Amino acid sequence: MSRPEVLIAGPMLPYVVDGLESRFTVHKIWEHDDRDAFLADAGKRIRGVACSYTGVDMALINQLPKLEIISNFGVGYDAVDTKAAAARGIIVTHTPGVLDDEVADTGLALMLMCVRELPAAERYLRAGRWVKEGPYPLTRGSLKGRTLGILGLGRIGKQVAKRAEACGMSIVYHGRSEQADVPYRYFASLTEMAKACDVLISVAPGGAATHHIINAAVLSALGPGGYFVNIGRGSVVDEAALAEALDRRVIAGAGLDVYEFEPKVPAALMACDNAVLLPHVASASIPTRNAMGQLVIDNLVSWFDTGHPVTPVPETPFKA
Ligand code: NAP
Ligand code: 8YV
Repeated sequence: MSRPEVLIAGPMLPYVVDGLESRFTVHKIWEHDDRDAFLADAGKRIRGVACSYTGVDMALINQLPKLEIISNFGVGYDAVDTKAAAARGIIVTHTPGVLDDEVADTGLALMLMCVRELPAAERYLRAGRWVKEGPYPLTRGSLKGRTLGILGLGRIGKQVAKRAEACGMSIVYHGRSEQADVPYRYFASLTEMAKACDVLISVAPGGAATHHIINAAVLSALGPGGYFVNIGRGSVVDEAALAEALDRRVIAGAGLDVYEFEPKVPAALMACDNAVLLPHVASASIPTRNAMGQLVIDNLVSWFDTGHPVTPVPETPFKA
């Protein structure tokens, strides 16, 4: 029996490439200098796509007339045109659940790094200033007793809440709707939540609905003792407004793992000594990335073996 043909639409882990090659006839888009010529030929036979941060746009979907499924590496799938996929009945899948702990750990680490100024303290030591100038200046104090506002109390947000509670923080949250089964106070207004919290963390998805919802007004509501942490998506934040708020000490500090136009980080943010900047590493450990990769493979294998995806996104629900 012939194997289904699958396209890998951007560089992926060897773990995923090897896993896909063991089950499918695999095409790697980056191996073709003339991408359109390649797709005009092989595109007619391709039934599945595996993608990572490069996503899949409408133009690529239109070049694949037999496409049935797009398997996205990552729980966030804002780089996949789900509307175009849904219009053609193409299933989109993602990798929820397997990265929650790793990403929530990074969120907690960023909170601690910001509030206790740990990266700045390390820079101080390495610059020889401890010896020359004496101890690093005292910081504002730990997380205990502070209120954490979570924008996006989903799978990862709930793991962040658990860790923050263990540190003695109170939890409040904002999302589109109040959740019946959580013990935390809900704010229907993001700005009102920012006023009420000391640390605001974003774990919300990207896309049009959340574009720049962290803006100058929200940062001003967070105030001069407040910290902003982002482990969700960079597009949620107006980065120019954030850099200005950091520079003018409208807020005390920020810890960021994600940016609007990765891997570009605005020079204005780079210049802020009260910003801790990570290069989108929240899920970037070998076990977690392999678990995500396995789910990318499992979705394609399950689809072609049984006709059922494992973890479809809500925009392209599976109907038996
Ligand atoms: P999830 O379980 O779907 O949670 C997302 C939360 O965001 C939900 O609680 C949802 O609550 C809220 N939300 C959705 N749309 C919103 C809107 N327009 N306004 C306000 N809140 C909104 O997803 P997850 O698995 O926790 O992942 C969350 C996001 O984290 C992903 O989409 C991804 O972008 C990001 N992420 C980043 C990394 C990294 O490496 N830094 C790793 C993994 C994930 P309501 O439905 O009540 O609005
Ligand atoms: C990955 C992520 O870094 O899952 C997500 O939404 O942002 C991360 O886990 C990303 O998907 C890698 O492409």
